[in-house]
Amino acid sequence: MQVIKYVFQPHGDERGQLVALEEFKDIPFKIKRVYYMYDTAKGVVRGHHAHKSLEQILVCIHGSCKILLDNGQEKKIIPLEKPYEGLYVANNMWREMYDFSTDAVLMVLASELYDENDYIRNYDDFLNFLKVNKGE
Ligand code: T46
Repeated sequence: MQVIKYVFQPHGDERGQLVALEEFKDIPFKIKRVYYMYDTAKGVVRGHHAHKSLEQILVCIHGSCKILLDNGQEKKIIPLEKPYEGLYVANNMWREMYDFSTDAVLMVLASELYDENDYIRNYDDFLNFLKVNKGE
C-alpha cells in the first residue's frame, strides 16, 4: 500500500508559522468541506468505516494522533504529529483514528459534501464492496 503524506510549505518568519492550503495546488482535489475533531476522550477510536468515493486529507494541526489505513489486503499505521503534514486518504480505504493526545485537533479537508450514503460502516461490507468494484 502506498501512503501519501504531503509536507506543506510553512511561511515562517519571526512572528511564527502560517500554512496555506489551496485546492489543486497543495490539495489534489476541490475542497468542498472542512471539518475537525477536538476534545477526543482518552482511549477513543474514531472512524471504523470506508468511503465509496470521498477523498480526504487529514492534518493534525495541534497535538498528535495515529491513523490506521486498511485497503482490505494490507494495513498501515501512520502517526500524525506535525501541523504541516497531511495524510491523503483515498476512497475504498478503511480508516481508524486513535491515540489522540488530549490537545489533538484533527482537521479534515474533503472532496465532497457530507453524504451518509457514501459511508461503508461494516467491515464485511467493505471487503465485499472491494470485490465487486475490483478493477474500477
Ligand atoms: C472520516 C473520518 C476521518 C456531519 O454532520 N457532517 C460531517 O461532515 C461529518 C464528518 C460528520 N457529521 C456528523 C455525523 C455524525 O453524527 O458528525 C457525527 C460524527 O461523525 P462520524 O461518526 O462519522 O465521525 P468519525 O470521526 O468516525 O469519522 C469522520 C468522518 O465522518 C469520516 O468521513 O473519514 O472522520
